[in-house]
Amino acid sequence: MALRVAGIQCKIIDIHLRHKPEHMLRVSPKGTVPVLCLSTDEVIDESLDIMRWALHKNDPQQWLDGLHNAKAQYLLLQTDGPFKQALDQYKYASRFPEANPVQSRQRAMASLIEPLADHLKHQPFIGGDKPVLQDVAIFPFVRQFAGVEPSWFESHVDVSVRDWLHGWVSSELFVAIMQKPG
Ligand SMILES: N[C@@H](CCC(=O)N[C@@H](CS)C(=O)NCC(=O)O)C(=O)O
Repeated sequence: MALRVAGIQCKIIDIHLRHKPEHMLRVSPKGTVPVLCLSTDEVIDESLDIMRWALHKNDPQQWLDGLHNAKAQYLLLQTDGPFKQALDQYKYASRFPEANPVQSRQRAMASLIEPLADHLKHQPFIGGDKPVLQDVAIFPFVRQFAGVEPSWFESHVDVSVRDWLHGWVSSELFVAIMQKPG
C-alpha cells in the first residue's frame, strides 16, 4: 500500500513460502516476505523499512507524520512485539500445544486491541483525523486476528476497532493492492 501511495512502479512476484525461489534466498537469506529489490541492487527486506523507504521518496498523504506520534509508535511496537506473538499462538493453536488459545487471545486483546480501542474511540485513525503509516502497518494484523473467530471478534471487540478495520479492508487502496498480479 505504501508503494502504491508513493506511486512507485514495481514488479510483484508471488512467493510460495514452502518453495522459496533460490533468487529470493540469495538476495535475502532470512527467507521472509516482503523483499524489495531495487534497480541499484540494494535489497530492503523488512516491511516497515520498505514502507519508510517508499514514503521518503514520495509521501503525498503525509503518512510519515505518524513517526512523530508517540502513541502511534507505541501501538506499532505492541503490534510487532507481544501482539504478533499472541496472534501466532492463537491463529496456529495446533503448532503451540503448550499455549492455551483463549489465553493467547486474551494477551492479544490486552496488548493491542484494547489500547487501540481506547485510542480509536476519540478519533477515526491512529494518527488522528487522517491515516498515518501505523494505520497501514497495523490493520493487516488486526484483520488476521478478526479472521480467526469472526463472530467472537464481532461480539467482543469494540465498535471503534471494528469500524476502523472495516474502513481499511473496504478501502479502494486495499482492494486494489489485493488484486493478484496479472
Ligand atoms: N519482520 C518481517 C516479518 C516478515 C514475515 O515474517 N513474513 C512472513 C509472511 S507474512 C514470512 O515470510 N514467513 C516466512 C515463512 O513462513 O517461511 C517484516 O515485517 O518484513
